[in-house]
Amino acid sequence: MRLACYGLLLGALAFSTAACFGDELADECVSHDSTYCHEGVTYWSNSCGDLEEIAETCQHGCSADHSACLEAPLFCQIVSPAAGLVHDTIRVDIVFTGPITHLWLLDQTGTLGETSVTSGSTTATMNIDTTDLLDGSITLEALVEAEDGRQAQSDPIQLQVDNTAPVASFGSEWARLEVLSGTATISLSIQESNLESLRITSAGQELLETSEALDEFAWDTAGAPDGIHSLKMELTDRVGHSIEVDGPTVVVVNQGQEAAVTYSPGAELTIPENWQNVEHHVRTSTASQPGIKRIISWITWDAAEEWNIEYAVGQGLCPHRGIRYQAIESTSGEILIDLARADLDPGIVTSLPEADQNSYVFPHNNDPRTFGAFFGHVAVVDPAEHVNQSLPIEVHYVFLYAN
Ligand SMILES: [Ca+2]
Repeated sequence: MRLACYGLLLGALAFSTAACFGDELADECVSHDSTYCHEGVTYWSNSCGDLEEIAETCQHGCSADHSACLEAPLFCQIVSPAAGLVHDTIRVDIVFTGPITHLWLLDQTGTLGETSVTSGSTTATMNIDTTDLLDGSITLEALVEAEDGRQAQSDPIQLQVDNTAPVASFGSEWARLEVLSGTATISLSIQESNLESLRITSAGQELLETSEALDEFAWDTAGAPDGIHSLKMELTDRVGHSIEVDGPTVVVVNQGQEAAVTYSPGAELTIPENWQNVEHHVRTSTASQPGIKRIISWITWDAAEEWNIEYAVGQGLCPHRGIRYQAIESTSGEILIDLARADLDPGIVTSLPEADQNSYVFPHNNDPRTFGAFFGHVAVVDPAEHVNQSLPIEVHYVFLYAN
């Protein structure tokens, strides 16, 4: 059906008025020469500018130049994950509308993934392995493209990638078997931007729990039992990575003291040429105190020298002129004896004065030959292998008192 001169009625048209009245030219007009869109309807137009029948009813209105219907608008949005922490492989769900043919997932550095979109679909899912990315902030965006080349981008989503377990260490302030009392402080080094918890423990007992990446641990040792403590640090981040870090082994002494040690003949072992005929052991002596319930004593030497050492502790002058409580042999460079009076071997208890046999503290008197002193006796197990050699040693004695 012909719609002659409809253009005049539309007002804004560029049709020639001559054509409207020049019926004699009408037969020369070529039908379906172009289209014209008005108020959501696109009409065919012949080459003379006369509107013809409806070509298309527009779903999204007319294009700005009125030549055709407007294409469906493009839209896309990332619906998951939400902004926040992510790790390992994440599932990204995207919704979109419009005649989409291709979809990209982008971060600030480039393309993380892409996929073709089948006609009619309105959702897509992409799995992204975030371990391929650096830890830290990423800006996630979806980009869609229609068949006609138009593109649309989603709102950005801010994610924090964390695929790294915490890294932590104790400072070096405390030597092994450092004797601590009162409040003692050690530095901490913690690298973790999403810390959930920091725990410091000793033998399972919690000494500290916080969510702060502290740079030092001030330990009120009075709250811990006297004795040997091996510290451990446990860290967990907010995505569940956790680590354990072994810390220093220290000796807490609040109800006791580290006692002075004297060496005889000196603080080193020496094996002379005639070692089979002369004394070559080292005797150490520590004055006793009343009320000692536990002794902690240790000897250290350079393990690289490969000496096999026997260390014995007891009361009196030495194992032969006193009572030997315990002895340990080692080549490790350290022998540690931690002995409570309550744990003395029953066979040894019977050799104590009768009045001391039921006590929970070590015997004490003023005679260094009996119970006025503790000894630490250092013997070389393999003297023939160290003839004409010397080995420096260091002996420590700690007394813990009964309350
Ligand atoms: Ca982490």
